[in-house]
Amino acid sequence: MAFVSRGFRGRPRRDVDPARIPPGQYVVDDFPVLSAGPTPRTETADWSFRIDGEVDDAPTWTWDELMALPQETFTVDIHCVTKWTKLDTTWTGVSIDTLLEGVDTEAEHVVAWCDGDYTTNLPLEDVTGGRAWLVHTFEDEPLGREHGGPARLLVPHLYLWKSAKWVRGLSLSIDDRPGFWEQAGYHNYGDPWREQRYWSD
Ligand SMILES: Nc1nc2c(c(=O)[nH]1)N[C@H]1C(S)=C(S)[C@@H](COP(=O)(O)O)O[C@H]1N2
Ligand SMILES: [Mo]
Repeated sequence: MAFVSRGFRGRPRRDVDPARIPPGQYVVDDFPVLSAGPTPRTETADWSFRIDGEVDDAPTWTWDELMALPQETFTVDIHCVTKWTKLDTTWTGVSIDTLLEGVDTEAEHVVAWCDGDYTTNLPLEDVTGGRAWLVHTFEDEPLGREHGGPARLLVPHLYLWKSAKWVRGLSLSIDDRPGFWEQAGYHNYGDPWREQRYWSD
């Protein structure tokens, strides 16, 4: 009888291409929840999304307006700084490129802000080029509140703390403004392939 040790944390899995796993990470089948505070509840009727800061006219979208934009469904691997990696996660949402269409800015940085106090900073470049989305659906189901529903940022090429849950806006700025975990000692950029976990990495 073939025995496949799925779901055992830290166990090497022979069905996974090691080239997909960043240094120091192990593969999980479950989806851990990591939240720095209580889980906010925002009904979609009260939800809006805003791009503000270094922009002339800050665009906003209601939930219905977000849903009317072109939607993308895509499958990516996600990597948490606490060392778990989850392969082949499928999401649906709107590319940040779509939200930035028509936004004229001198900014080079963004801070994602959320319901609750959480913030995280990224280079503007890293939320463009088809590399970041505002997602509302996970594996064909509405995104659970514990994972950031109704909508979260998803930036899979960086450690998952950059993927702000319950995100409500992006603030564009000329200067870089470290967010919640970045001020607490996490790496400012957070590339899992270069194992940029902490400021000293
Ligand atoms: N608003 C908000 N977003 C957040 C967090 C948080 O505490 N608040 N935690 C971050 C961290 S540290 C991680 S690892 C991921 C965890 O996402 P998950 O709970 O869906 O696994 O969300 C990130 N986004
Ligand atoms: Mo995290």
